[in-house]
Amino acid sequence: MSEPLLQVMQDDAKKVTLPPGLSEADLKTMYEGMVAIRVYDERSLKLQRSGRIGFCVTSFGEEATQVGTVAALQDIDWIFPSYRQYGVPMYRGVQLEDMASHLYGNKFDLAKGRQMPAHYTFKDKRFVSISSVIGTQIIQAVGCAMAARIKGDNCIAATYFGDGATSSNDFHSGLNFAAVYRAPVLFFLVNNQYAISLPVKKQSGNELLYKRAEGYGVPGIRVDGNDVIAVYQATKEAAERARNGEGPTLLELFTYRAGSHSSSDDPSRYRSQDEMDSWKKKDPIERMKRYMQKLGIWSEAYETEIWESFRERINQFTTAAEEQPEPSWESLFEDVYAQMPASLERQKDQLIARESGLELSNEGEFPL
Ligand SMILES: Cc1ncc(C[n+]2csc(CCOP(=O)(O)OP(=O)(O)O)c2C)c(N)n1
Repeated sequence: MSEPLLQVMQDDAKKVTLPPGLSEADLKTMYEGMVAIRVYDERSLKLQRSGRIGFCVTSFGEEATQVGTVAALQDIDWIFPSYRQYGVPMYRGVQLEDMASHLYGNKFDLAKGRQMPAHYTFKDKRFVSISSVIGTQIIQAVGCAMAARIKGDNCIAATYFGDGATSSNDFHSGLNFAAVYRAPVLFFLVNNQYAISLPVKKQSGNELLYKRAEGYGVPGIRVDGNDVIAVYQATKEAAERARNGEGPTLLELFTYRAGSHSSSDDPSRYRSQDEMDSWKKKDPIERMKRYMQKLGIWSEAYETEIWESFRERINQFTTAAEEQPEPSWESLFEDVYAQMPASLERQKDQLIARESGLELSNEGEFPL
């Protein structure tokens, strides 16, 4: 089976030049964005393994799919992610204390402790709350893009989902609607080759998932998802088309989930060590480092400084988040009604009274 794959970084290239439209500083920013995700993942996994947080999701090996895409988007563009793209708001400059507070579900958690850890939401970064339900974000992104087109806004929408999500109804209806309405939306199909333990070949009759785009009349492209520059260039082009009213694109970012599905998974039960080792050679951070070395914009001192400073900052924020109290009981009642109904007011008063050790009559009230 011939497998087209857009690549910029050829590992055997002796000499490389700066890619068009990108400066040395841009490449460094992208490299640093990927390192930040890696360090965050290492830290959150350690916190989970030592029982300090209950759960985490990591994206080892998939850093380029996040950084290459977001670097080519504008800050006004809406992001509808799966649970594996928290690196996107990190790149947009989200506060690390907000991320750490969410991992602990403390009183500063923007999700107010109501989500599983690793289900971030960052309204000011146009990063829509992560949902674990596979595929739902796809049609939400299409709706958002259709609305932007109708209103004449300049923003586009981008949605990320895995190979497993291509079997969801929402994938099919999302692509169809987007094509018919020429919605300015980018579909980032992050093909990390597994849906938990299920490999792509058991998921689809055609492993070249980008080809599904053709059936909907949408341009489809298969990109090396471990090549941050190729991901950037493909995204830039597709985003420009979407912004110019030329409709959606499906970008299959071919990569490998180098870690476990989540902190509750053990991949050694369903894939070989040889397979996992073979992907280490394609690590997107190492590849970018080699590319930068060839360009002469990398040094040992730079590398040490970047990794150490991220480790220090991320440790500092997670340690601080651990010390914060839980969200208050009262916050349970917020955000559902603009005007709280009397029945709920009474339940709130009862709960507060009970938590403060006061006795209240239950007469005529709903039991708590
Ligand atoms: C509608 C729905 N069905 C099943 C699940 C259980 N589930 C959670 S993650 C997952 C695998 C998803 O794989 P993929 O879309 O490839 O994304 P990846 O985890 O590889 O990033 C499944 C089946 C779910 N969360 N939602």
